[in-house]
Amino acid sequence: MGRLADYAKTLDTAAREARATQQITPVDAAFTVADAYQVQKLSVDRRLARGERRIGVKMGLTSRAKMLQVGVEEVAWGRLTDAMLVEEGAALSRARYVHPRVEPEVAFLMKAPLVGKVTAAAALAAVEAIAPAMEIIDSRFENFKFALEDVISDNTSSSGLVIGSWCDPRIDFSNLGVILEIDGEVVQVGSTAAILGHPIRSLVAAARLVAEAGEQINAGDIVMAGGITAAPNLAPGQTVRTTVQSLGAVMFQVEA
Ligand code: OOG
Ligand code: MG
Repeated sequence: MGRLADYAKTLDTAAREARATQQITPVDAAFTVADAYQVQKLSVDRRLARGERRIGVKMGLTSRAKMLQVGVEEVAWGRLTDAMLVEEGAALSRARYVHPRVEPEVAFLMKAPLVGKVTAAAALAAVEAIAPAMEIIDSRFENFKFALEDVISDNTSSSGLVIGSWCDPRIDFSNLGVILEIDGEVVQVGSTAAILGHPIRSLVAAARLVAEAGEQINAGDIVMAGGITAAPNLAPGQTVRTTVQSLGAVMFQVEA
């Protein structure tokens, strides 16, 4: 097996066993962003080979709050599979993760493909619906610590997603208030404007970045726009809810 395939296997195994692994960049100075996206693809291919199905893509590090929290200042993307879907209102098991965190986000449902360089208007025209959402991120690296290349190879910490009710995307969603509550206590507040100034810009960036990898956003895909606030840690017993103004709320629970 080649070096990149080796990394892919290590990261895939770490995710399956909920066990942290070592960062790549401190020990492999030649590891590039292009290598990292190749590792990401190889590790997600292992999931697909086990029968998981591709359901879309996620954008990461699209807000200042997120960039500051993890110290990586570059937008990145990852691949989503059906095994990552957590039913709205359901309970997820803390034991299946290394050190999970939650992020309030918005999700797009696509009705048409998007490929390469597109305008915001073209991106919006390809959206079927928008929903309040949360992402569960779980870095497979020790202490949730990574450089850009590490986190890309780790499928941008992608671990779970919860989607609320799909809404008409013709409302103005550029600057909607967002509240993240844990056990009824407000722990983070923000606005959809935190996502690159307007969430549609995240979709525009997704179309371009995914095309750079020779792939595309398809009709029926889900696209996660990126975390709006810093991401708090999850612990057993919590009830977690995100409310997005005009779009509604989405929640899940954490059990042991
Ligand atoms: C990287 C993934 C970031 C987002 O929405 O910004 C991300 C991480 O923080 O582990 O998913
Ligand atoms: Mg995210």
